[in-house]
Amino acid sequence: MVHALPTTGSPTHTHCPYCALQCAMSVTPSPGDGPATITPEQFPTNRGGLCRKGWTSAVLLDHPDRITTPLIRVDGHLQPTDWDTALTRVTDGILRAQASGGPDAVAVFGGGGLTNEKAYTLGKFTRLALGSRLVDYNGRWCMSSAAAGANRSFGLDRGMPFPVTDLDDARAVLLIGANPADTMPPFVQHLDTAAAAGGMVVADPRLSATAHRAVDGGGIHLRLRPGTDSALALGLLHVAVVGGHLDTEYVSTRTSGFDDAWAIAADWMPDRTERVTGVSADQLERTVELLSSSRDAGSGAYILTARGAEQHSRGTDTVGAVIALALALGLPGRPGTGYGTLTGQGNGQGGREHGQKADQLPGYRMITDPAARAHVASVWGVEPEEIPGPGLSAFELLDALGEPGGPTAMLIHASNPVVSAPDADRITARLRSLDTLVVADFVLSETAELADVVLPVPQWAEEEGTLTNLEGRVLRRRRSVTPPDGARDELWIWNELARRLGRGPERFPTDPRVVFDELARASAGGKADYSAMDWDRLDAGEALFWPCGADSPAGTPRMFLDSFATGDGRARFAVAAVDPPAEDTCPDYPLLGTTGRVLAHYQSGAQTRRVPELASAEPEMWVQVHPVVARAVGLDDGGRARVVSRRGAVEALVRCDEDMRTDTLFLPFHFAGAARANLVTLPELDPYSRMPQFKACAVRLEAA
Ligand SMILES: Nc1nc2c(c(=O)[nH]1)N[C@H]1C(S)=C(S)[C@@H](COP(=O)(O)OP(=O)(O)OC[C@H]3O[C@@H](n4cnc5c(=O)[nH]c(N)nc54)[C@H](O)[C@@H]3O)O[C@H]1N2
Ligand SMILES: Nc1nc2c(c(=O)[nH]1)N[C@H]1C(S)=C(S)[C@@H](COP(=O)(O)OP(=O)(O)OC[C@H]3O[C@@H](n4cnc5c(=O)[nH]c(N)nc54)[C@H](O)[C@@H]3O)O[C@H]1N2
Ligand code: SF4
Ligand SMILES: [Mo]
Repeated sequence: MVHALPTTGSPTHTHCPYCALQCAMSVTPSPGDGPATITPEQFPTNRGGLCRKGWTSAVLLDHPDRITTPLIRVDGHLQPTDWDTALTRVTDGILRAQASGGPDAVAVFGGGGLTNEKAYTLGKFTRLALGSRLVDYNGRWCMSSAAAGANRSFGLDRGMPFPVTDLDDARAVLLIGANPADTMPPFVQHLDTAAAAGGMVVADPRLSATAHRAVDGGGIHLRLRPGTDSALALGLLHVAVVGGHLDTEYVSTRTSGFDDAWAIAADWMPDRTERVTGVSADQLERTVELLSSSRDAGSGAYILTARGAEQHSRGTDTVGAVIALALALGLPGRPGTGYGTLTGQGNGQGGREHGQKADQLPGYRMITDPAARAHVASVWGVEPEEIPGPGLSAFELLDALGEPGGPTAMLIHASNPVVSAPDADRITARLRSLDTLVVADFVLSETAELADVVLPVPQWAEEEGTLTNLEGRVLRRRRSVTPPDGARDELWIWNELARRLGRGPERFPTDPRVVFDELARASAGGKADYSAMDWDRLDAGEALFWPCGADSPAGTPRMFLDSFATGDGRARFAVAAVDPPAEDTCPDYPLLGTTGRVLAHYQSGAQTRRVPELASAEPEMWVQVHPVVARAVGLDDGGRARVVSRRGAVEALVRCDEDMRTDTLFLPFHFAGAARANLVTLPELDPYSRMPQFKACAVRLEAA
């Protein structure tokens, strides 16, 4: 029995540990030995709603699988030990690696679930205490293409540049590759007006729960072939222009590059778009008509993307094409209309701002920018030359482990790449080849199982910090129960490692409030400026959206109303020619496999597979296929199948679905071992964002 002891018997106001909607809830410790109670709270994003992951989030706090003492590998087995022995093993591993391989022999991998304070300190620790340039994180396979696309077109990346409540009155919303009915259920209430007006349009190869909702309300499901979102967006842009829906005034005063975009979109006639995407000319026209008529009536029009459109080897260009459509319709940077992306992880927004990304410094600054280096160096009290240059992106970093000249030691904080990395077997082998693998977690994830040292950390309800939600709103995470005796906070761990390495522990404060003050100063003048925020304002529940700096001390709920963050203040049409698919189908691999999420599980499943209610809702891996496709290989509903790609094979139970395309199958990625969807995925990387192609690879279905 682990003791998640109450600090007080009264409810503490905090937010859900899981996704970026960051639903508000209170946690009330049980007066006895039982689990804490979760109560949903009124908050603009969730309005008293929670999904079943949120409702059951306290179960993990005193779960028997909780790690409550450090573990080290002895004779091939992980064994409990004390903190001194564990951290000695970590520092010995770091020193050994760097003695033979130099500073970059040690690499660090972070996560978008870390608080802002931890994400900031992780990047600083890597650069200053380890002197390594090699830090990147799992957000690379989450938000990087959306971020690169928004940076290119708007000059800035805040996932939703407006509060979610702005969607409430909109009568037309186009969602491309987003399934919030499963991935952030309380969010869909913001789409109720659009759904009821028949103005909800969902582009997804599957009739997802979200697409269902659209169709039920009289809206549209664009059942496109996976990986053809660029063609779809350009086809819609074509229809908008030819149909006379271009907002010429907006395009000429607020944007640049339309002519180049049109030079490409002009060729995406409806019949060609239909041939490539499978979406009919009639549906293209109705979609544009819905958006433009609602815009013209002043009834709101929004376009939103998520991972279905973005997790491709041309994801940045796809985002560019979707933003181009939004610009042609005159939506971004105006009240009542807009474009945004649905950020995924709990701190997926803040996690990409404070410097745990290979090419980035705090404040969403580029590490190659001399002015950024000088500013951050002054806050850190070092010379700019002491800050290493850019490192490697997540997949490239993991793929270099143990290779000649690659890192021989790695620290992982808040990710489970054995399950979640593309081409997972290859990455698992790389992790195994390390001399020293250190994993900080609160459960023994599949990645922690491979570690030489496992460091137990507190969970969400046991820590203080801040997170930035999908709207760019900064929130307080509050401690409501005490962590188990053996767990140590990561801020403490990095401070202690810096002390043991003799590299200035005073530079790594352990109090999150002190770290927040520092990260706010480091962010001053950057794109993601937090400098006018402080802990007390956040604690008082002020709604603070970044940028919140000297010029905008009240924060910025809505961005780009006057100008975009580009040099000339205009949004850029950034449209590229549509590339052929990264891996096309062929006689040996005749189907396109795509991957994604189910309501009951979160990410690699390390947390939710341990929650009985969630595990019984979704106990086992499955593959969703059209019955005709299943029958062609002798399979039926419930049959045992193997899905095989050029990388490997995954075992799954067949789920027949008449609404599936006959060229596509879908795999959830939350399961472990031989049931990992990522055994088949393709690690082809986007040239700009380095996002892997999680959402389309050539596969075949076989009876197991
Ligand atoms: N229940 C649950 N909720 C979550 C998470 C979770 O793991 N579980 N994770 C959180 C995180 S980190 C993230 S990033 C978000 C992700 O949130 P979403 O992006 O909504 O989730 P996905 O299921 O990855 O993908 C969305 C949809 O894309 C479709 N799709 C697949 N391929 C394509 C394609 O080529 N084009 C198009 N247009 N659509 C395609 C899939 O069928 C799927 O329905 O969810 C967050 N919320
Ligand atoms: N095939 C396929 N693969 C995908 C995706 C897909 O759609 N398809 N989606 C991708 C996306 S969008 C994402 S975001 C990734 C996510 O994949 P992962 O990076 O594997 O994410 P999680 O499963 O959330 O892993 C977080 C781990 O950290 C632990 N943890 C949680 N909070 C903390 C903390 O504060 N500190 C520490 N030290 N540990 C903590 C949890 O227990 C868990 O073991 O997966 C990617 N992989
Ligand atoms: S929608 Fe996201 S934040 Fe809200 S309860 Fe579910 S997992 Fe938690
Ligand atoms: Mo994500």
